[in-house]
Amino acid sequence: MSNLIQSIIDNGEQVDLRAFANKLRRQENRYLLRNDIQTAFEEYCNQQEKPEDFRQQSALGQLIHYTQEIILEGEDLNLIIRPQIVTRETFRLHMETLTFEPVTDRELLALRDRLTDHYHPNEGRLLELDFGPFYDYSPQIRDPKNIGKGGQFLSRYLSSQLFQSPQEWLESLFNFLRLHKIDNQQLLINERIRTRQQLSERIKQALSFLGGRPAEQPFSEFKFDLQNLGFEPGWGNTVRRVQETLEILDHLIDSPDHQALEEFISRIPMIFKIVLVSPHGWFGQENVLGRPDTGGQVVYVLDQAKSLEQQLQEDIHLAGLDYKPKVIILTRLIPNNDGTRSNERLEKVHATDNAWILRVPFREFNPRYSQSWMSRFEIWPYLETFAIDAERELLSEFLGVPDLIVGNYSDGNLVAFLLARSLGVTQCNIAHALEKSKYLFSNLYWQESEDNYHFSLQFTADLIAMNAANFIISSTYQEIVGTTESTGQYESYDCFTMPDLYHVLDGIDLFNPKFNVVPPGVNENFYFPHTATERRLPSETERLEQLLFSETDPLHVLGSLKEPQKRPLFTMARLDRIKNITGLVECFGRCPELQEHCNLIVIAGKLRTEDSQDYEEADEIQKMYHLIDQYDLHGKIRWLGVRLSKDDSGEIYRIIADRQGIFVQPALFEAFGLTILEAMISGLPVFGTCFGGPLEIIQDKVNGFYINPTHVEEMGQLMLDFVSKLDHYPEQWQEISKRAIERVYSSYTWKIHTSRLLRLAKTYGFWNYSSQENREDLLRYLESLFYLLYKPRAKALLDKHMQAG
Ligand code: UDP
Ligand code: LCN
Repeated sequence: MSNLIQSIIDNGEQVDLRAFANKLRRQENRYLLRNDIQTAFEEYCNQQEKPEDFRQQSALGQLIHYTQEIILEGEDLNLIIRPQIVTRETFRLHMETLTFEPVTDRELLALRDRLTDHYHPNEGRLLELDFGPFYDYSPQIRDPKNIGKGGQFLSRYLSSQLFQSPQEWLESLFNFLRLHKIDNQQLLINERIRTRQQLSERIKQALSFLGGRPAEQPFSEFKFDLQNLGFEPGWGNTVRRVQETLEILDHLIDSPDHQALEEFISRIPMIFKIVLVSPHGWFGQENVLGRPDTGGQVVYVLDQAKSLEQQLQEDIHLAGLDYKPKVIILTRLIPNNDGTRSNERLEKVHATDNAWILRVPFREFNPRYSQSWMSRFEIWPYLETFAIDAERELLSEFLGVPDLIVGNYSDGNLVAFLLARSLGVTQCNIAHALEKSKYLFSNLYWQESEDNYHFSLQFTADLIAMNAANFIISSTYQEIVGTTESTGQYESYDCFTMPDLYHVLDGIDLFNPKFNVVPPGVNENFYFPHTATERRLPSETERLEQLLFSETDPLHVLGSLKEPQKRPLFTMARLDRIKNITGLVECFGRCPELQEHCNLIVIAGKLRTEDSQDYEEADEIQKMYHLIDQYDLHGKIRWLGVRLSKDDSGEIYRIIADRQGIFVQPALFEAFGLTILEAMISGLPVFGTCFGGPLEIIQDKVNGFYINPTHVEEMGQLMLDFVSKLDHYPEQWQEISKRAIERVYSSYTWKIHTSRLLRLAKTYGFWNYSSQENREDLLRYLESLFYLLYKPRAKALLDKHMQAG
């Protein structure tokens, strides 16, 4: 990048550079993000009537393209440049002399503190959090393309170790195999096999014994013969399966390769009991979705629990064991249940044999908080005691220790860390959405928003939990490292300042093999193509058509359509600011031509501010009314504030598809976006935000479309172009619809998700056991952060809650 800056200076583009810098200096804003920089450059080029080449190909144009942030200080411009994924360089450009110099991360953080008037070097330095040294001894992924494929990388790494130092590693594998038990019953190997050399001999004997038997003979019929040789249950349910497993192990001992290792580890029966931790929001199976803090995460965790149980049952059966696996979703019990089942301690997950929602109450400090729904931003003081109480209940529900703990979101991941640390269990994290990327400048101005958001607690919890996790699964690649144009959610934890609190240098190692992209699926029982008419109930279709188009109950519906036959533009989301439903209403309002073609149907939140306990939702409700009046959308919009069952929401997407409608997801940022999957599998063309997960789910103009919600007019125009083209080429709707359905079936299913998740849990379980990596020093450091940094702040928040009356 320094070459690029040098060539601006050498190629005579310095006049433009100076003029552009002057333009920026005239603005009030001292801190510009990529969108602002691009817009300012576009304006500059327009004012100067620059040709297209200049914008794209000049050295200045290219530099601007890669610049993620500009911080103006005095006469100087500080450019934060991201020439490619996971690479960041900062330069300070002295405009007076037209010279430049690199800026270190430490200097960059100081600069950001100066920008916000929180730089006081004379009062001493700030605490620096640096996790880098703890990763010095871990294997590292080299190529950014392989980030997010940590499990595969680890298998390759382990098999090469097995190749290089076979004695040591086979010893470790042998000891690992001896560990496994269920309910005190020894699995795999008994004391008749005492050494790894003996194991190797016995495998060959067992294989020759099995060679003479019918392939489908069940394990129970030869179990005693194998036991005599030193083999216990767990190798397979039939002669064929046991043979295969032993052959893989035999191959692995003789000539290790990563595929054999991965396959062998995936067959070891080591996971029977799983905890999924998801404390905040309303966690339930009915009447909860769309409430504040209650959206995709609840859907994801419930579907994942069902699918995990099924996959465990299959795996355990194939291993030849007779055992009923158990999955527990751990959440908080909310005594003031507001019409939900959140006050019940235990609830069976529908359509499962042994998956449960276990609810543990927060301890009663101030009943106003602990007895009722509480925003996810307020939850921090309650989590440690919640983890202590939950541990006791989990041990009694499982009659023992679980084999895997999966955390969800910042609060669940912190609890997963506390539980995993205490029980010595593998910890997996799922972020769903990291708030740091959702709220711009949330770290830089944390002090200003602390009263409402408590980001100092949340970001500290995130740093602790993500560094503690044995492995992390993300829904997209960009969640980890972003795109060439935007920073990844995890990447944003790499280097940042919390002015007056701490500086983070090397907050997370993105090249560490703990990261794995494992996208979720969609529940195919509820969401399926609208064309599958045999699966649809006409009476339900009729009931929901009425709800969508003619129901007039003012408690739940606002607006009646003048021309209900028009093509529906449909959206459904929680009424959070980030979901930008009001942005879509504004876009619709500003595009009368779009109104000529379509009606807008919105399912979101509640209709009255007095019914909402959430300040963001209340704000958005007000904005909705204001926009409907401002653009006089009466007769063209329907806004439904209803709680839908999954059956109903599935049918609603299909009804919109029957009318050749469109689904719009206009979020300012969407970490993943389950509604996108739901709409696509139903056969709806989707216009999805270009900020976040939809960029990876949708392939633009192939099976959906990208929209930029910050360009309101352009967004309306794109939708208008599509719908007006349909007047002449109606088959285009069908084409996109067909490809949208194919996209989901080929890449986003729960079956793919859970089989990968379980393989990963086993790989990391083995890695944790066998690697020479000593995590204890890292975990001790994380504990210090928890007790010295997190806990006092959580206590201060609790005191605030106590005083709240
Ligand atoms: N949902 C719903 N009713 C609503 C809003 C949302 O049933 O009023 C469901 C929606 O069908 C989807 C989930 O909640 O399954 C939202 O997930 P998504 O990942 O799109 O967004 P999140 O709310 O998690 O940010
Ligand atoms: C949270 C979000 O904000 C969504 O983008 C995800 O789809 C959802 O969680 C499930 O992971």
